[in-house]
Amino acid sequence: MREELILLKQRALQNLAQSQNLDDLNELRVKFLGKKGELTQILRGMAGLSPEERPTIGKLANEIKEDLEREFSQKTIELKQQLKSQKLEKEWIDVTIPSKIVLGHKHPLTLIMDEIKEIFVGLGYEVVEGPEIELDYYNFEALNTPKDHPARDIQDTFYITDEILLRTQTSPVQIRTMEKRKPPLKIIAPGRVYRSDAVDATHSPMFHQVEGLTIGEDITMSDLKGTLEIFAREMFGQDRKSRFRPHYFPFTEPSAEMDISCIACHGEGCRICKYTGWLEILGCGMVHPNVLENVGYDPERVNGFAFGLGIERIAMLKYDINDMRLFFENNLRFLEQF
Ligand code: 2NL
Repeated sequence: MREELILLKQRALQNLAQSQNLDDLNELRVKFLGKKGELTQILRGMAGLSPEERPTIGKLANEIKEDLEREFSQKTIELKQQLKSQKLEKEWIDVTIPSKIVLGHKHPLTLIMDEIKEIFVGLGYEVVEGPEIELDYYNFEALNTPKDHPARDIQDTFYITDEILLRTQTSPVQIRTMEKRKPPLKIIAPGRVYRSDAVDATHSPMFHQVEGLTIGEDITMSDLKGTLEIFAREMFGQDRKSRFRPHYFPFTEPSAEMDISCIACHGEGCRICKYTGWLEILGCGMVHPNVLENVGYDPERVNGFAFGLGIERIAMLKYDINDMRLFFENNLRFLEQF
């Protein structure tokens, strides 16, 4: 029996040394030390031993049982440790790898709009905003453009009712601001405007505008020219030349259009400037006395200048884009270039 016990211990230790995972190990534990295991089987035979042998064999059996139990738990700890390091090895991540998240960015029209706002804010202007759905009064009447005026083609305006329309310019925002405040005033009004135009490379029924207005005492045409020349140089480069051509708007008198020397050929003549050397960038003029009267200002005491420019046109010139529709198609291959 002593031999049987010693052999059992040897076999158990051999098997233990070879077991590679916790399942094997558990199986072995049951096989050798379980209730119906081999050790229990051997101990059953103790009934047939003489009273002299029984204590020594009993002691040996207990020692072997304790030894094996210790070896088993030792091995269990080892295997668990091994499993944990394998897992850590496998799940290792490099937190320093650069991320591949693609960030969004601003639309080219927003970039141009931001740039224009920043230039005028730098010159002391305040940004004002207002409704896109307007009253006929604010869009036309107050701007010295009565119903029978030739500058007001009913075909070009989106009317909602007789008196309500989609604004065709951002000037109504400026009329509303003048109604609310006393001079002096330096404001710009950026935003969407609407005209009933068919879509093509240079027209869209919705486009963007920035208008500007300066009201004070003894404002002159020189103030207008100086301000707009600074703007044009900041926007298109310090070596830009500019010129003002007489024009007509119902809300300004005198009125003018402003050209800058071509940004592509510097005045030599090219495709961009249609071989004239000049690019038209905005319309402007001295605010008509009737407009001042309409908002309750005294044209004998205050006056001012105003201007308006189309954002799409500026963006097309600056980025050399030949089709306005690109701004509204949301084609990522186009938008990702900005
Ligand atoms: C253009 C021309 C212009 C104005 C807009 C204006 C506003 C008030 C009073 C007087 Cl409240 N004038 N705005 C003046 C001249 C020209 O825009 O070609 N825009 C794209």
